[in-house]
Amino acid sequence: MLRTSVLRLVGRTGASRLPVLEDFGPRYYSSDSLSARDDARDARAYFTTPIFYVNAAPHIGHLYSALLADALCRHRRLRGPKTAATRFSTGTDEHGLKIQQAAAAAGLTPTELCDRVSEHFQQLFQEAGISCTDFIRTTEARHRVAVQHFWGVLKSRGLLYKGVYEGWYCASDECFLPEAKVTRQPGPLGDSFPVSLESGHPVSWTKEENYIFRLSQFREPLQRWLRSNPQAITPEPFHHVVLQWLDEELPDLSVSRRSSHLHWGIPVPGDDSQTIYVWLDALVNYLTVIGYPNAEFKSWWPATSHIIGKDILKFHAIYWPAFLLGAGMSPPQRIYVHSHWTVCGQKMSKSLGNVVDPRTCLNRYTVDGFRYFLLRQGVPNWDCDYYDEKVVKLLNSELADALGGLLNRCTAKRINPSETYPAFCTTCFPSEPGLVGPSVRAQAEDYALVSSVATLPKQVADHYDNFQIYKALEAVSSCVRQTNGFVQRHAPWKLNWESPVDAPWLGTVLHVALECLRVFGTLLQPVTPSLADKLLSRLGVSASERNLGELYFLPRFYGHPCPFEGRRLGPETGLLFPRLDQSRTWLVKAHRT
Ligand code: ME8
Repeated sequence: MLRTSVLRLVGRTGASRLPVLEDFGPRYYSSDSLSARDDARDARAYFTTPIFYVNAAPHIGHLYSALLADALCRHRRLRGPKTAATRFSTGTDEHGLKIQQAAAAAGLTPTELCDRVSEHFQQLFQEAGISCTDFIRTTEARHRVAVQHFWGVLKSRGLLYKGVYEGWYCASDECFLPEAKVTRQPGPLGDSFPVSLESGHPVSWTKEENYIFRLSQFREPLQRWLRSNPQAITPEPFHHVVLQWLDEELPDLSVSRRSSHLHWGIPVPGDDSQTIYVWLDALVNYLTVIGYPNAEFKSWWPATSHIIGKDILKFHAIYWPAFLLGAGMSPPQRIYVHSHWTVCGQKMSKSLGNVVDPRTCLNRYTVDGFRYFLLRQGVPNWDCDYYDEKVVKLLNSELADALGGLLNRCTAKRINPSETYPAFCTTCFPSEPGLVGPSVRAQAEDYALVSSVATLPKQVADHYDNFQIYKALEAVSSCVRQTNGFVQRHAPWKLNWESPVDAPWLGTVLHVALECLRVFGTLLQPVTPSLADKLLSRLGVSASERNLGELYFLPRFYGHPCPFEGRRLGPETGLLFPRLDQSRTWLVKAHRT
């Protein structure tokens, strides 16, 4: 509605144009991952997280992956109806030697262990507001059908053969390793044992007759795919790493294990003596979710974005696209890769006893607080270190003081007694900078603020496209600081509503600050959904006015009507984000030596 009337107005009055997102180029509206061929396909987007092993309870790293996917997906949904057909799947990876061994060690059957831990993941994701549309468990019957069908396709295309595989196998990582990737680690009794060079997990020597996939045939097709899709793997350094791996020889891959050794898995169709390799089983989950092998899956594939940790890059960027190409399908559109959370500089591990429980964090810091922390501090390109003081410091400074303080300053009864969105006065704040006149009150810094906030949605969208959500939040936070500076500079608490000289400017200062808050609230929805809802509700912004496509910042400045002007604010619901107590007992203290 607003958009139509605004556009008519532009033609009629010649007023300056409102900066809306589509002004910043068609890329914003077209899907980030699709090539805008036809509307129906363009409208679909399918996001996935890894499916997580059920050998241990979830930790903050698992939650981080799910949050990144959730934020990407929520941001995409906010772009408007054309891009609203979004699917988002997560789940648990329940087969394989690792699970078989973990169940035995816990004195449980594999099914008992899987049910217990999968439930744990589901509860965590529900509590954390992960807006997934699908949760898959690889022990489901529909998945067995999909995997066995996929296997049949590879077989019928001559890509599987039987051969003897001899080499190192790492059960923790569920992968085969060449000699060069194995080292020896000193044991407790002065002996030594072989471990994976990359993960440090123990490996054992295996010699078996297995089914083998002709991976070596796919080296060149994979190189071509990556070279012609430079955004396939984001951020770029990971794309580069995969291309480097492909410079080396790509041996064929064993894709089954002897059932006598690995019984907890999906049998090879027509050969019960072999169980399908857990990674082939796991990767096919992305197809199972969208209905494979039924034709319906084609409406979602390959409009897919996989969100993964760097530890499983090889499986997603080499094995998976090779399997797909082998089965006559396209590789996924995008693979977004992130690095790891460490704790006090160390890898999180059960044996080190430093695993951070995400549910405790959600309770302690609130769901929105902890979501904000992980997404604001997590940098995909590098590992990030966790400790509690960092969380408290960040949330107090950015959510409680800066954002909450700004809202309070503009809505408190003392300053805004009518509890409305006050009118914007164009003579106090003319759209032309540098004008002088008795009623002009805006200063150069105020124009800089308007310009920063006007371009913020586009900046944020670009950061989402590049999988740099922390940069999007950094940009919002910087604009919040700038807006606080604006309010501080004009000190509305020193202006008087009763004075005919002060009142239009006082209203304008509050109007501008509320407009900035409206933009911040709208942009924060993918990361802190409840907090953004609270903020936007307090501003009186209705649910239908929260889409990114409708985000017109400060229309009065650009000579257009503002639907919020004169509107009553929403009800007061207390502090936006109460400050956290610094003296709480820590889960993880900063490491000081
Ligand atoms: O690899 N920091 O499952 P998994 C950040 N089942 N993210 C982390 C992390 C950390 N310290 N630790 C784990 C598997 N992750 C397979 C996947 S997919 C078809 C099969 C996240 O339980 C990150 O996303 O070991 C990583 O890739 C994933 O959890 C590995 O989870």
